[in-house]
Amino acid sequence: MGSVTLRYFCYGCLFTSATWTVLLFVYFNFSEVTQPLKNVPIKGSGPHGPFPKKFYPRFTRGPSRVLEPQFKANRIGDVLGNHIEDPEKDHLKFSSELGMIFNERDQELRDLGYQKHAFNMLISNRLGYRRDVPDTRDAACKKKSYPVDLPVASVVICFYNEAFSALLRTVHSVVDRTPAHLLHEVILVDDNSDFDDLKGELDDYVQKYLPGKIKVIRNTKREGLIRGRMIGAAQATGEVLVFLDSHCEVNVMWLQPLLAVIHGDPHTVVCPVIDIISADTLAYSSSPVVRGGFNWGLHFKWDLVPLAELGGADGATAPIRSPTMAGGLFAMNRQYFNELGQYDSGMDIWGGENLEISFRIWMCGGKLFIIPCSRVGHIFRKRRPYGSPEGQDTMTHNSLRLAHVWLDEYKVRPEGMVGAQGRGTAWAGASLLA
Ligand code: LR7
Ligand code: MN
Repeated sequence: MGSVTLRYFCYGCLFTSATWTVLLFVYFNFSEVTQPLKNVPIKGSGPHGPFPKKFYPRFTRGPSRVLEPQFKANRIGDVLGNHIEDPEKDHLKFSSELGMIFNERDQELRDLGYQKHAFNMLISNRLGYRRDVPDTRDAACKKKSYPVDLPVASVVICFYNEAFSALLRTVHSVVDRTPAHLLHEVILVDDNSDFDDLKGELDDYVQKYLPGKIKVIRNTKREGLIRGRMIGAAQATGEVLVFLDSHCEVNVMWLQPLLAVIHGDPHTVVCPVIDIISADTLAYSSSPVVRGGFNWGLHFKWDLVPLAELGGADGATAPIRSPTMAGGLFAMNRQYFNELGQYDSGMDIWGGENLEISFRIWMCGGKLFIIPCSRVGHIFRKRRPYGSPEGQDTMTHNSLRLAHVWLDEYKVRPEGMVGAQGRGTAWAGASLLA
C-alpha cells in the first residue's frame, strides 16, 4: 500500500516538473516575440501582415556576401574598441540566421537588448550601421521626378538611451539616401543618456566616419523628446526641419517628395508613410497608406483613408490629408515651426505632443499631409523601455495641457455621455483640473 502511494507520489512529481519545464520553455522562448504589436499601422494581418517573407532584411549584393555591410561597420566598431563581433559571425550566411544564439554572449546581448531597448539588439548589432532596405514605394512613385532646387533640410534626431547600432543606422541611412545638396545637416540631440557608448564613442565615430554635417548636442539634464527637439531645432539653420526618431531607416528618395510639398506651400507639414521595422527580427516591411486619428482618451490611432480623400488626378502618389500625425517623423518649414510657436514647452518626456502640434497646425491655418511616395522605417516596440525621471505619467500631464489649450467645450464630458466613448485621459483628467 505504502509503495503504491509512493509510486503515485513520484508520478505526480514527475508530471508537475514536466509541466513546469514545458511552461517555462514556452515562456522564455516565445514571450518576446508573440505579443501583439501596438500602434503599428496595420489592420489585421491581410496583405500587409507584419513580417511578410519577401521583406525579410534583404541585401542586394546576393546571399554569399549577405553581411558585408555589417562587417564593414563592425570593423569600425573594433577600431573604436567596442561592439566587437564574435568570430563566429562568418557563419551567419543567411538573413534567417541573424537572430541565432551561438553562445552565452549572444544570449546575454539579446536579453540585455530587450531589457534596455525593447528590441532585438543582437540582430541590430549584427546588421551593422548600414544596410539596404526594400523599396516599398508604389510603382507610380518611382516614375515621379522632383525639382532640383528644393529647400535644404536640417534633420533633427533626439535620443535617450538609444542602442548605438540603431542610432548609427538611422544616421547612415539619412546620409546615404539623401542627395548631399539637400542635406544641410544632421543634429543629434542626446537627451542626457546614461550609456557610455553614446558619449565619447559616438563623438569619435562621428568625427572619424561622418565628419562635416553631423552635430551632436548634449542636454545637461533630461528634457524629454519635446523640449529636446526644440533645442535641436533652435540650433538648426536649414530652411526645412525634419524630425526623426533615433531608430529609423529612411528609404530611397524619401526626402524629395516631402520637400517638394513644403516648397509649394510652406504652411504644409508633411509626414512620410511609416514602414515597419520589426522589433524582433529587424525585418523591414511595407505599411499600408493610412492616416492619423485620435480617440477621446487623446491616444493617437491609425484610420483608414476615406475613399473621397484618396487619389484624385495624382492617384497613388497624391498627398493625403491627415487629421493628426504619429509624431516622430515629419518635415516642416523652419520659419513656420517658429511662427506656430514650436511645441508646448511645458510638456515633459513623452506623449501628447503629436496631437498637440496636429491641432495647432489645423487650427492655425496650416495643413497636415501624409506623402505616400516618401517612406521611412521605424522600429515598433511593444513597450517603452524607459520611464520618466520621477515616474510621472507624462502622457496624461501632456494630454491635459493639450485638452486645456485646444479642446474648448470638448474637454468636458457632455451631459448624458457616459458610454465607453466618454472614458479616457482627457475626460477624466479635465474634470480634475477644471
Ligand atoms: O525622454 C526622452 N527623450 C528622448 O530624446 C524620451 C524619448 N526620447 C527620444 C527617443 O530616443 C526617440 O528617438 O524620442 C524619440 C521618440 O521616443 P520613442 O521612440 O520611445 O517614442 P514612440 O516611437 O514610442 O512614440 C511616438 O509617440 C511619441 C509621443 O511623444 C513621439 O511623438 C514619438 O516620436 C512617436 N514615434 C513615432 O511617431 C514613430 C511611429 C510610431 C507610431 C505610431
Ligand atoms: Mn520610436
